[in-house]
Amino acid sequence: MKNIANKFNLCSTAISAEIYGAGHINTTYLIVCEDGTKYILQKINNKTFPNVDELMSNICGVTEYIANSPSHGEELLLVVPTLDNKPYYSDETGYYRAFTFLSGETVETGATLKQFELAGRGFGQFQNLLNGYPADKLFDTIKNFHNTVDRYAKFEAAVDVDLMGRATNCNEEIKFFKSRKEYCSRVLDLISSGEIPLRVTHNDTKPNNVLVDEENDRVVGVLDLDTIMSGSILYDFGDSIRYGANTGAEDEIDLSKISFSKEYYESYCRGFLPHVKHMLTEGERVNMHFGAMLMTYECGMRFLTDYLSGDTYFRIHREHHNLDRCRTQMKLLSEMEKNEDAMIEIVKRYL
Ligand code: ADP
Ligand code: GN1
Ligand code: MG
Repeated sequence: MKNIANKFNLCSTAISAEIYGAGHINTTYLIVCEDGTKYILQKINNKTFPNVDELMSNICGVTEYIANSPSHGEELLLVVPTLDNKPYYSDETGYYRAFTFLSGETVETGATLKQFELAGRGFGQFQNLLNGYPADKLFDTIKNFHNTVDRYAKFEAAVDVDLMGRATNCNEEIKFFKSRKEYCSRVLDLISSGEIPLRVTHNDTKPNNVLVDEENDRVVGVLDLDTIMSGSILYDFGDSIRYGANTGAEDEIDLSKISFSKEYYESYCRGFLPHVKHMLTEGERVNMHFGAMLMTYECGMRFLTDYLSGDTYFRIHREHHNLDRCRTQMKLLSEMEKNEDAMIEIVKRYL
């Protein structure tokens, strides 16, 4: 990895490369150079992102646009070009890219209320920064990414094929997602009717995709720009809540530790909504909370689909990891359903 790092235009020679972070998709390394400068090197998951030119065109476009904006933060996520000035390097082992290293803490499970509020501020400011970005310049890096109707069809197909012979042991889980099928089309129908507009959205707003600096009450920057595409702002709000308003980890085995925290939900609202409220339509305002329910439903169904299909999408670290992840999402969604009125009320308060 040091040799690969040195194919990029770093400020001095890379002397160490260590695996880094907790993403499920790419393989991330922290690079340290002779003069102490740090960079991030990533082996791109080429199975998830088959068109690397289009992927990097989106990321270069967005990072340059933000760099040229007068309201960006002190630190900038920038693509570091290769020595021959390309946005990525490839050889027989795969595709690689390098980024400037950003300081700060990623917001993981167990983050403080303030860190989660800062995550909300970060994604809210990011939405504002990209409000004028031309959506027609963006490629769809993953088609139908948050098309939950399409996700449902893939889930049903995985149940029918039952490649690993796991479906009979997942009856409860399968029933859970089938009995909530009507969730799938709700936002898509509102997009079709024009009540919810398509915007340039991040689409993967798990709070470990933003860096914050709690001590100085500062957002450092938004990361993981692979899925920037047209989408609904409900997806960006919702996916952060799905991860950060859960009292347990996304892959917790002990489900008694999983519940929905109204306190964390409110903190995120406090950080996120003031930055976006001026642009929201009535359809977005009244359905914002549902984005959290939908993303929890969709992500749980994606984990189950991957489990039934042999764990080929999300990186797993133990047997049945994706089934464990699916179960936390089911528990969390059930809790959100019980708290739906409170969720609506809290959003209203911050709008
Ligand atoms: P994945 O798609 O696999 O989630 P990410 O781009 O989110 O990959 O990177 C994985 C992790 O690496 C992030 O959650 C973060 O902790 C760390 N990371 C990624 N890019 C940077 C960066 N530019 N500066 C600091 N940390 C980073
Ligand atoms: C993946 O890449 P990462 O780890 O930040 C996934 C998200 C899921 C999330 C679940 C490109 O996010 O959609 O919500 O895992 N990203 C992609 O933890 O599929
Ligand atoms: Mg990530």
